[in-house]
Amino acid sequence: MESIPTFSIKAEPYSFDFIPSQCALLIIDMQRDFLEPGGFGEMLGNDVSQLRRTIKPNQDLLAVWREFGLQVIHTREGHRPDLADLPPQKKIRGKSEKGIGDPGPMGRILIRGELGHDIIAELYPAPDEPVIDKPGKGAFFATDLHAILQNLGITQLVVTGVTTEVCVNTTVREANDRGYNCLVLSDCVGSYFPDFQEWGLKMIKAQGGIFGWVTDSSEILAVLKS
Ligand code: TIU
Repeated sequence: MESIPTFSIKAEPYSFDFIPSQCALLIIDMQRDFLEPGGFGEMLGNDVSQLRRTIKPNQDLLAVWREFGLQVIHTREGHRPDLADLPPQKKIRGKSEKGIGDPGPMGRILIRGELGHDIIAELYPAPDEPVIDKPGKGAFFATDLHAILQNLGITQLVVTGVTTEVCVNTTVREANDRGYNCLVLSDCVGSYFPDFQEWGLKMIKAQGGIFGWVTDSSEILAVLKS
């Protein structure tokens, strides 16, 4: 029987057994609404420039991932134009002047089909890369992500995107409970808050990797290029 090619990647809390044929790159919510002024992130009172350092390392990783023909999956947080999938609590949370569905400089805030809801040009999905539209913070809630991963034979995820402590952490926890091994790349995930970035990653890798592993893109790129 032929063995499946597996590569050891330096990570915390210990090395990650990377199986390229069973691994998807899951890029979370790299949308204008989170990364550019005038969107949902800014509406919540955040400095969106904090997240932009993640764009270049994600671009570099995505280019190599595509070059090797490995699986890529993108997610977008957002709601139906009729707001039927928007919990009333989420609409009013934060008590900000503008809310989800209200008009902004990039169209209606966090609404599917609007400019702000779409993925930034630098990381725009290729036609054969599934895009998961999710109404919540976790990518498994009310989506077909689990079915898609099972159909593709995926058992592990390299997770990148924004934000570290919200949609990345929620998705990694959901994935862990569904049996996926997750490797989170510290330079490719970002938070509006530097201390949440640090602790968001610590929470994943603590207790022997309670939710998964953490490394940075240079470690996985070194293996892919070798
Ligand atoms: N607010 C915040 O940090 N994040 C979100 O609302 N969504 C995602 O993390 N994508």
